[in-house]
Amino acid sequence: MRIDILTLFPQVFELPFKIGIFQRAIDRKLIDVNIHNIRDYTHDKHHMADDYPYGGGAGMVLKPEPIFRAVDDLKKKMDIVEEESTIISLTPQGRLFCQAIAQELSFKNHLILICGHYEGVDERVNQYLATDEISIGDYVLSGGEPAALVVIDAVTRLIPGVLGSSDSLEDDSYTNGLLEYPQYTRPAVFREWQVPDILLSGNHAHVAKWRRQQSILRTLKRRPELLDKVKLNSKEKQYINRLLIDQSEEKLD
Ligand code: 6GU
Repeated sequence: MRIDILTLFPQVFELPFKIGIFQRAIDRKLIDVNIHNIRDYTHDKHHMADDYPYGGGAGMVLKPEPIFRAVDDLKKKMDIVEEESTIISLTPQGRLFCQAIAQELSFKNHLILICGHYEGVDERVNQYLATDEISIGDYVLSGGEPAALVVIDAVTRLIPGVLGSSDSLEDDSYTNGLLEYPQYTRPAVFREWQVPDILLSGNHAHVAKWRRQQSILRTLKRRPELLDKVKLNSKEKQYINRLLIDQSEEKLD
């Protein structure tokens, strides 16, 4: 997958792509990340990438020309068909990013991410250039850069060959619609806190059942709204009903 990032702060991306999963994915040529400074596509003497908002108000707005120019330039250089590129504008007004969108994006050949700043980008960028607008949550960031890293991280780890073992994807929180079960490693006793016996038992079927139950229990306690969308078998539904009864009797800690 080719990834192009358009930003006013290219330095933000210097370190992250040299580390961990990003580094691995780049070394294995599974992703090819290119950072572009929007300011390099300004044509005026002062390299102005932003300007005052029409209608007045606080803050500055990113100008459309440099961003359109950067994308045109990319397309020219790569001679790729337009439909093959997904152009994402990172904005708090976008659709809320989630695992399903990460999965959808992981199948694309080419992502272009536009990092907004200040009071945002000129709406014509969102309307006529971007094919998608994404927000990573209901809070305001000062720029789209951290959001771009979040999106690229979530997408990259879904590309086959990036992670060590594909098992680690199946159990991920959200992949099966549930939160992940608790994990432990050595030592079996730490400051008198014991790892649950069942995990030391070596009985894989019991471990699998315990983990599934823990996932359901956690999801019920922490993110009950997620349970509505999860496919559960009848035993699991019974288990939930039991938990709900316990909860109503306030036994759930
Ligand atoms: Cl994508 N950008 C900014 N500036 N703030 C955000 C966001 C994006 N997603 C949530 N908050």
